[in-house]
Amino acid sequence: MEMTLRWYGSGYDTVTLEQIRQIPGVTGVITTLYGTKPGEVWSRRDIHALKEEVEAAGLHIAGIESVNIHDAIKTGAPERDTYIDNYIATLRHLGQEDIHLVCYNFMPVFDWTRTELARKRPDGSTVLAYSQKQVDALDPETMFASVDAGSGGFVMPGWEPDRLAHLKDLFAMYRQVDEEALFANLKYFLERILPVCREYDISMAIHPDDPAWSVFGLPRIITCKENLLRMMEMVDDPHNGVTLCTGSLGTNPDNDLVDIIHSLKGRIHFAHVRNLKYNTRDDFEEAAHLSSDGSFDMYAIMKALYDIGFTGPIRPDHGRMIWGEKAMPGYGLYDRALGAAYLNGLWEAIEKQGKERSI
Ligand SMILES: [Mn+2]
Repeated sequence: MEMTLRWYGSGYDTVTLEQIRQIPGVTGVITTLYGTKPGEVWSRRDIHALKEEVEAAGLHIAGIESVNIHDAIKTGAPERDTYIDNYIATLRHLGQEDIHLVCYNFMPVFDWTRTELARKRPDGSTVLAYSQKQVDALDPETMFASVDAGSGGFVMPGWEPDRLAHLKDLFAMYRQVDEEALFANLKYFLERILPVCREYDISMAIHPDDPAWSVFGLPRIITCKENLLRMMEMVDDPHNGVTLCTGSLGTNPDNDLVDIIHSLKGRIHFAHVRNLKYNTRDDFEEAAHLSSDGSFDMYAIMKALYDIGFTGPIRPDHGRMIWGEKAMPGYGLYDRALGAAYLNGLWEAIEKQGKERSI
């Protein structure tokens, strides 16, 4: 595996490449052209400039998160083919720049959903949190307004104000789309892009829905082992793979993360590894990466990735806000750096034990 950190680009991120370079064991970044909108073609020149900037700092681009999918593709609207053509052009440009991993999601309207961006924990840190009761009491507009107000002036990924200004239209677009239609639209998209993925050896890594159930009545499909396997089997090519995000799949305690990792062997191209703390079945908050701070066994998760022979990038995921840092909620430097160091420590121990056993 390779340890990486997500980086939004120098115009958007409070964390610098120089800082990332100083986290022990972090050799790559997962990045994006944050100023682009879903459906746009990424120019080869812009991708090249991003790559040069990252490489000048002594790092490399380990993958893209995300190339977002236009809603016309997710809803199967008549103009979807134009947007898929654009997506293919972007993939071609990424391949020409020697980038071989693309994370994306197929969530309707909203990306990840949280009801609080700064819930205080007993140690005084603040974290993203989710309460189903609060969601049930909100309408989507109020939800968006509260995320926007709590973001501290940062544009949160998947919560772009200009797109979500048309929330009613977006909901109307999805009125006819149920889970089966969403699966069919995903299959159509994957079948069209796979030839170019094969040509440039680009691994597509779908990100699970977060939380892993329907929100505001919108369909969600990338939520559990059964649906992940269905997604992989419906377009059965190793380039059609998964981002194993423990924090997203793990929102549902019925998802056995270790078992899911084993059943996706060979198709996990990228991993987001973080911890969560359940308070009740309907309420969870994010936690430090350390097992004892949350509800997951992080050793067992890293061990499962090691056991399936995982070789792709891992990144720590959302961090707590600590030590007075001001940054995009979930994406400060300090706690993610602690997370990277901890996950690297687990990996080193697992790897050395594995070698001892095989002698
Ligand atoms: Mn994730």
